[in-house]
Amino acid sequence: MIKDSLADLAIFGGTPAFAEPVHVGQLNLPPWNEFEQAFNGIFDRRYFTNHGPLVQELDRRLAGYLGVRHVVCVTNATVALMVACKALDLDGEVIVPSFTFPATVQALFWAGLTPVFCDVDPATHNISAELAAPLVGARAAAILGVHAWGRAGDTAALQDLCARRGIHLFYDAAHGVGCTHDGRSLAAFGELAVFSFHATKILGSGEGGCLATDNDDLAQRIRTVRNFHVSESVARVPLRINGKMTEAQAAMGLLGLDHLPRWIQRNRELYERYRTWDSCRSLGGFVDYARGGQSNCQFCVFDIDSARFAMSRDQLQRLLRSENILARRYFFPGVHRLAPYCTLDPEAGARLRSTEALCGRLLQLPLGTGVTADCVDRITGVLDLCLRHGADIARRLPQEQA
Ligand code: T4K
Repeated sequence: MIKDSLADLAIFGGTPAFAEPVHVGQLNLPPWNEFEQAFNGIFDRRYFTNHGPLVQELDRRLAGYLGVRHVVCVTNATVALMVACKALDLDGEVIVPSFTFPATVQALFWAGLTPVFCDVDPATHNISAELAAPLVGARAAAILGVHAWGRAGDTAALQDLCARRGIHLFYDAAHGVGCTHDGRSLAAFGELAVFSFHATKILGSGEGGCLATDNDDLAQRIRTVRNFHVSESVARVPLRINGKMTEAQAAMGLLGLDHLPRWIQRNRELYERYRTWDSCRSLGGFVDYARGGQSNCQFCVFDIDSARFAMSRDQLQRLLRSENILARRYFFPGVHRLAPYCTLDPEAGARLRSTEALCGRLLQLPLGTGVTADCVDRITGVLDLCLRHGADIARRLPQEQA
């Protein structure tokens, strides 16, 4: 049912738009029979981890898919970033956006590095060479860029800056499986790129992630860091860890790769359907994926103009949640506001203007195989009602929700 009066809103006593929660995560699963067959193989072989045949196959297939010489699968993308720091043998400061998931910065910290927060370009939601350059000081070891929502920023200018200053450049491409920039996968930029296969990503293996690189020597070091004791490769590295992916994860990842084109296509259709909601174009609405390359449309990022909506992003989120639409505030808050960074760099917010603004405006709406075209219509129906009656709604919301 499309809601058309304020009394229809669940927050004012109406029936929620959805009987069950609708999530933002992708939660894309292969058919059960394929999964069962893959698991039968694992049980037959009685080989569960330590670079088993499925992990090796996933490494190989991903390298082909991403168009790089080496892919090394690991436990998750957070561990992949930690492995990256040790494989690159970094020491000192790393320039990184605060507008990211906390994992990006936590990995640096676990690797003993000092994050230096950089603001983002409001057009791309990514750091740029212009913003990063003044932060490259004597202790700078690297820039860690994030391809937010799978959209690349100005990779060429960042590459040029790092080459001139003699520092490393690597990327957190956690969102980027299936995305391209200038005709190449996101694995092609920087010395290495990290991808996530978390359950909520377009290609999921429960937990999981990988490092991708074209550099043979770096790949050898990555493989060495990934395993805590002597095994498949031994290079000189400062520290090692257990970052091995299991066969169960690899089985799911391999099946996911087979279904990935279909999942991307479905996301694209749903994303386009959101965009056909007339009012959104005049609102500035949904983050645009049309520039620079192909997108997996994994995130439906809604940029809320509070003045035109007459309510804040957080009020809108609460209202949507009461309808069982579990919209999320990615990314919120900026990582600089989280412990321990807020005490280490308490003034960071003052120089992170765009980060602060984006953290207050963006809302992720549901996408993925758990969502249908009808779901999208019902969600945009609620948004439309909010847009038309924003001031009334904001006035009537319980005081603590204002
Ligand atoms: N770098 C960047 C830029 C990242 O965005 C991330 C992770 C990383 C690095 C680190 O990657 P990993 O180490 O995770 O590989 C979720 C994901 O857990 C996280 O992987 C992701 N980014 C982030 C953007 O989103 P949460 O804390 O919001 O997840 P959660 O559990 O609240 O789930 C989101 C929604 O999905 C909820 O509505 C519940 C639903 N859900 C979730 C799971 C796990 C399900 O319905 N079923 C499920 O199995 O972080």
